[in-house]
Parts: sequence; C-alpha cells; structure tokens
Amino acid sequence: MSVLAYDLGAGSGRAILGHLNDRGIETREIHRFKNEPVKTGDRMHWDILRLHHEVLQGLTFIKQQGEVPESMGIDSWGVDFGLLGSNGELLGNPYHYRDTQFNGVMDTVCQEITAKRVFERTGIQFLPFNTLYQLAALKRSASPLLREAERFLMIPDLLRYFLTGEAVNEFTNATTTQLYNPVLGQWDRELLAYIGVSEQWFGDAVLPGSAVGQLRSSICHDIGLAPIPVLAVAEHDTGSAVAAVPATERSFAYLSCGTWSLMGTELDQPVISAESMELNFTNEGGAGGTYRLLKNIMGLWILQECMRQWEREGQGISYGSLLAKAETAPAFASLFDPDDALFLPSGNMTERIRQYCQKTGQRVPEDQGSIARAILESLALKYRRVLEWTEQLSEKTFGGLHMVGGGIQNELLCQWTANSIGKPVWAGPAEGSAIGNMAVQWIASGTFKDIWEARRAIRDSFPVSEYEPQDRSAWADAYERFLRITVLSPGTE
Ligand code: LRH
Repeated sequence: MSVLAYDLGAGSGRAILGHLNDRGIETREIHRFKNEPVKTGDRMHWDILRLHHEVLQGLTFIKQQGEVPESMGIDSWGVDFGLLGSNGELLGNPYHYRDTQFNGVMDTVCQEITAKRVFERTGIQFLPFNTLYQLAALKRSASPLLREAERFLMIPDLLRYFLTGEAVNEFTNATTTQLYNPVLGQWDRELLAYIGVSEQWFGDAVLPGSAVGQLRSSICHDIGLAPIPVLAVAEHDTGSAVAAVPATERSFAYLSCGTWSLMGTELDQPVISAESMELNFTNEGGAGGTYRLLKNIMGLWILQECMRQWEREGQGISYGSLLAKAETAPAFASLFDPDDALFLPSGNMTERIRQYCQKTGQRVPEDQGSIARAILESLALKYRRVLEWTEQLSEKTFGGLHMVGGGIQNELLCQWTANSIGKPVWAGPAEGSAIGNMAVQWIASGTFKDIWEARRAIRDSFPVSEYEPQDRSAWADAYERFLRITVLSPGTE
C-alpha cells in the first residue's frame, strides 16, 4: 500500500510516495521545492501560501501519475506557528524563528519566571526562538496579531488545516514550543497565563498516527482526486527522522543531520533533571510514546549560509567542489564553537568565523576551502562533546552513531564524525524524515505492529554506509584544543 509524505525543511520541501511490497519499502520523489524565507523590512517570514501551493502541486503530480495513496501526512521544522482569526482565516504570515524580533526575550522570561520553572514544566532546552519566547515577544510589542487571534497552529498543523479545514494540534510539534507539559500531558496553563495568551487557542494535542480529516472536497474537485485521509504523523521533522533510524538495539545514539544537527538518544520518559537543564538538553516528544533526549547543534546551516553569501558575491561554488577544497585545506587550523550565538542569525557568516578565530588567536581562514574545513571539523568536534554528554545523561555507552538526513550526503562530515567520536558511524537513510513520516502512517494502518517493526523494514530497504574511525590521535589532540578554545569564546553554553 502506498502513502504520501510531505517533509518540509528550512531550505526545501519534498513530497515522497512510499510503497510497501514484498521487497520492502520503495520510495519515489513526486515533487521537490524550495522553501525560501522572505524579508519585509526588518521582519523575516515563511512564505506559507507558497508552501501550501507546493503541497497542492504535489497532489496534482500524484493525480497525473495515477497514484492513489491510502493516506498522507506532513512534517516540518519545529517551533514556528500561525494564528487564525475569528473567521478561521490565517492572520499574517508566520514569522521565521531566526527573525531578530525574538532576540533577548528568552533572558527576560527566564529571569521573571525562572529558567528552572520553565524547564521543570516542559523539559525543553533553552533556545531563544522557542515558541514560548516568540509569543512573549509578540505580546511585549503589543502585536495586533495577538488581539485578533483565536486559534494557534504549528506549521504542519496549519498546512494540514488548509488541506482539511480541521484545526488540530499535534503532539510531537507541540512539545517543541516549550509550552507543553509532558508530565501533565497538556499545554502548560501557567506558562500560557504568564505570557498572556488564552488557553482556548490550543486544542488537545493528538498523537502521531491519529486520523485528523481528509482532503477538502474543493481540493479534490479542483485536482480531480478522490478524498485522501490526512493523518497526524510525527509532525516535528526531527521526530519523524528519529522514527526512521534503522537501529536494531533499543538504546542507540543518533544524529539527524540537515540544516540543524540534532544529537541524542531515544527514551521512554523525559529526563527532567538539574543535570539535563545544566547541559541544556531537551526532551521532545516522539512517535510511539518515545522522548528524544537531545541537543540542537547549529549544523550545516553555517556552511549553507556561507554558500549563499558566496553566491551573492558572485563567487558561487558547487557543494562537491567546496568539499574537495575543504579536504585539501590545512587540518585543524581554525576551530570554533558552532553553537556560539554569533552563528544563529542569517548574514555574513564568513566574517563571523574570521572574527571568532581572530578573537581566539587562531589562523583566520580566508579561502573557501579553509572556511568549509573549519566548519566541518568544528561540527565533528562538537558532535563528540554532545555524544559524551548524551552518554553521561542517559547513563549509557553507545557502540556507534546512527546518522540520518540529507547531511549524510556529505561523506567528509560522516568520516570526520567517526574520526572525532572514535566510534563507527552508520549513515542512512538520507530521507529520514519523509520515511519516518511514512512509517507512522503504516503503523496507523496496522501494516507495521510498532516503531521497531518499521525500523526493521527501513533497515532492510535502504542502504547504510559505515564509516570506521581513522586518524585517532590527531583528532584527539584537536579535541583538547577545541575544548580550550570553545571555553575561551564568548556566548557559548
Ligand atoms: C530541525 C528542527 C529542530 C528545531 C529547529 C527549529 O529541522 O525542527 O528540531 O529545533 O528545526
């Protein structure tokens, strides 16, 4: 039986059809599209109507190809949202989580109600763009949006609403807001009251796999499709990606590698402790009653921003050529903490990397290869640090690291990650989020018994590349230097 998965990342989206037969899972890309944020004045928005249009385009291609999926689901990046007014229409264009209007609000909120209280109630890591701080910022600036709002929907909830007319909040994405209390299993009233938004805006969060409507008749009519049931999947893309990790062992470490790098392990319960708060780990809700104890790492965003900058400056370079240059650039010449707040907003990344290296008394990388090398080595070194913390917090030792997501196409990064952590890396599948999205649909239909049966099928259907650690002593020396340098740098952890 086939199912349709839409997976929207911060840079691009795709519609992928999954088919399950005797040979296992087969996937076919139906549509791929850009997701380009739009700046108006000082504000940064998602082009949500364009995204809805692309979702409809995907359905048109489904029709043209004569496919009849039995269900469909949408996942996307977390934390961002839209608000509906009294007439059920979207108020304004959703903001992008990197919009600078949210700067500084986290610190104020955490002083006022204390970080401890926020963490105890949600178990979610402190990231300045969490929905909690976005809403608090809008409240503080007396945004007219909040005066008119009657309903709150996360991005996949909203796109699903456009398709079905049903406004429903989904659990995994709800947990990314830092407004959802996993212990009580509901939106946190105290936090909502503190930021001054009505609890009426929020519906009970439904679990991945729930049926939440079907394509509106007007859409079916326009495209010429029979109604397709729309399911809530693990609508947070990281939740879908981790559902697709082809692990055989119950306790495993993963790295979902894309614009962001999300590293951690899967547990049955959130770990809400002084130590997890101290290390700023998160406990995001996942598929099948799981929680992800993980940490955000800035990820390939830094490299992507450099590439966009070079493109603007007329020095565009292909990914392949850049990685070839990185490979031959001097090793470990310029190391930095990718999670320094400096690298969060969009803008002149190459300059910021140079600034960081200057401040920490290192070689300042000038050419494209040296900059790319600095980024990839620094990421690989940060992965080691976060993996060690994951082991410490979960009181487990991992035999290797599963990497999923588009970032695994960067073989240099996979190899350097193995070198840095001193353990094997198992890379695959690249379309982790879309495949995890499908897996939840197949669990909902009873095709798979549970997430473990789905993982077994994923493991048997998609290639996994293994990277063995190399150059151990050079990487161990670099790690010692990395730790010294990142302690020196301002604004880290
Ligand atoms: C990755 C991701 C991550 C969030 C960020 C906003 O795509 O969903 O889990 O922290 O985007």
